[in-house]
Amino acid sequence: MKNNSTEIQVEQLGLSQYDDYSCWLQYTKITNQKWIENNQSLLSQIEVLTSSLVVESAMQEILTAINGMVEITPSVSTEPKNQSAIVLTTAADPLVSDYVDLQVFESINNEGYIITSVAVEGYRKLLLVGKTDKGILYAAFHLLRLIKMEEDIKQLHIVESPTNQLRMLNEWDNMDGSIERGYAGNSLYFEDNRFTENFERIKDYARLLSSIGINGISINNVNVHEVETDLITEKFLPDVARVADIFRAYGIKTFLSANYASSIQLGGLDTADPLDEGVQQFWIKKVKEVYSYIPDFGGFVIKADSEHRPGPFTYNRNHADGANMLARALEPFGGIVFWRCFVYNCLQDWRDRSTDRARAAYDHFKPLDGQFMDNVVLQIKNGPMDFQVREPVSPLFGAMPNTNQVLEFQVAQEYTGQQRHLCYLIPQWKEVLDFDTYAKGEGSTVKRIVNGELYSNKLSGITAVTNTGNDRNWTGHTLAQANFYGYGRLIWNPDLTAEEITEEWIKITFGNDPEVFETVSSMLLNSWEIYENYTAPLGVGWMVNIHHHYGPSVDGYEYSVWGTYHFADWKGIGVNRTVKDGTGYTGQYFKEVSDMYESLDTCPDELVLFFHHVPYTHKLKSGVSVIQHIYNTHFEGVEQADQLVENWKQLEGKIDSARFEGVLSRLQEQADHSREWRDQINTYFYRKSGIADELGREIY
Ligand code: GCV
Repeated sequence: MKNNSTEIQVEQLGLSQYDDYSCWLQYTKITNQKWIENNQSLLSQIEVLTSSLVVESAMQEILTAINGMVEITPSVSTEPKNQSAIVLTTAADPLVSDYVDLQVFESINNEGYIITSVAVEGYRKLLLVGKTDKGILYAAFHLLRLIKMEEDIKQLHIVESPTNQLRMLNEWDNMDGSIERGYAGNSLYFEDNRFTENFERIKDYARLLSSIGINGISINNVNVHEVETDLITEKFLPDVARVADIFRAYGIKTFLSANYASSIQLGGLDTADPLDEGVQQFWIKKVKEVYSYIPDFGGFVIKADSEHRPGPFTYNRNHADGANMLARALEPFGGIVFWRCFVYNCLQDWRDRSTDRARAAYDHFKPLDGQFMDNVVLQIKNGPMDFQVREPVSPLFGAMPNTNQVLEFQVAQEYTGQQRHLCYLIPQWKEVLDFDTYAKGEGSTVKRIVNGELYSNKLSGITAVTNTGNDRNWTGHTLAQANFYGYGRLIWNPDLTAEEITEEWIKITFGNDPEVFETVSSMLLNSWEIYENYTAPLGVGWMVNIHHHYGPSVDGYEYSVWGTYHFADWKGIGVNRTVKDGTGYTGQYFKEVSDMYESLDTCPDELVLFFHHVPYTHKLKSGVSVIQHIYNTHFEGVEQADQLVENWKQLEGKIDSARFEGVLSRLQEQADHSREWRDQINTYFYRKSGIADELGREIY
């Protein structure tokens, strides 16, 4: 607990200015006097040579930040002046041709920017040049990051262009205020089946989103229930428009999840058959109405024929029929349809070992390649199951060369500790993005497919389920803010390393203390492995309590309808997904990958139980048997979770007390809970297999 000297230290370091609410936009006073002296004149003047709503947001952000970090209020002019300044400008300005390499400028895309230090008539100018106004906003946030890290901003020459065109987030918010799989409070938008009036908070959310380059958001749950179906009616469209106004000022387009069967609930029709003329006309009129409220509306996210949601299957139509019907209505307005591929039989008989949920997305969608309109994007979860701690990459990536695809991640930690446990997912997402599908030979990585490069897709990018809510710190666990931040930074540039992203986040969130950096960095970067160690082993997944998905229950899903089984018996465990004598799932990958997973000799250890059913005595490549691996990792995982608590405790006095205590209590809960995982998993497998731990540790 805190003692007096710790409190004095917290004061001296200015730590009490930090506020969990601000996440990584902590504009606290810079205590490095030398840095301030060096940069004060540059930061005293802002020249805003172009105007728009988005540029206004950029300028306001710079003003607030400089005010907080340097404690001066810069003066703002709309014309160049004879003094040092930060200059906000776009291509149209003569300064650009005079001081920026035009070839370089041409090479960046519409949301890209250049930050460059130049001398203009003896004065130092720091140009933030956007291809468009959005580029200026992103440049502003980049600069503020550098200032917060106390970098040298006098000699900057930065060229940035986002790799992915669509950089989305999906909220799973319901209008009653709850959030499906939300672990950080309630909705920012909705309460009691109406919109909240908390527009300031939504604006702060927009600031956070644009600071990491997010340019699209769908604000309601993909499970669209009765009340939410009305979001596309005059009852709620004025409210949606108000939210869209806020996001627009930060370069973010607003989307809605829509009920596929709206023609029935709203249109008074008795069908949602996509080939029915009446249904098509309903959507044409409906979309026109939506655009009359929100002229730059992004489009719809659709979950159809999935987990009891309606869809085209009811009418013996396929998903291209369904998606195109909506796409046709949206096309004249430039709107797009995100059509989710999370389509599988959720009423499976657990006795039936031939049906394999992992196969479902590929089986449904691959035959439809080339049949979707240009403004449809298939939205594919990173793995074939459902955001488990370890899954292979979905075989759909690269399998549909003539169809737009976006990748869907889950920032919300549904299966990875629900933001009560620390599980930093950037290393997992990096593995997904760097995975080589061999779709067009070696080097056909997922990141090159979803950025549209490999098949020259019209639309491409990445989306994710958010981990935010109205908890004061947005994400429940303060360290879960790193997943939120890292997601944006990674999809802006998938070539950034996990280490680079982590360093940035720590420094701008907690300040520049090297001990804080070293400690938090190693905690974050090891946390995915730690979580995996004490939970479901070797890629088998699940083993969680049914429905809410928190905490261990080895057989929680074993005799259920959900298609998520581990098939453990007294001899062995795992799912045989081979072509040879299993479900044939491995055959959905391109040859090189398929061969790798098909053979036990080449299947990587961490996924062995995803692809193969093996005896407990099977020797892994690591040299230990499957059963011994289970015991070892579960004992080790708990020790590592304990160590996380100890590591964090070392930072007392170096982090403001509110965040220090908040994180500490979650880490303690994690450490306790990891024991429950360890003991249930180890005991279960000891009782099933009858094989003792070689090291004789306690198993119940
Ligand atoms: C929004 C999983 C989750 C559901 C979620 C679904 C989906 O099944 O548990 O809560 O529903 O995925 O992605 O549609």
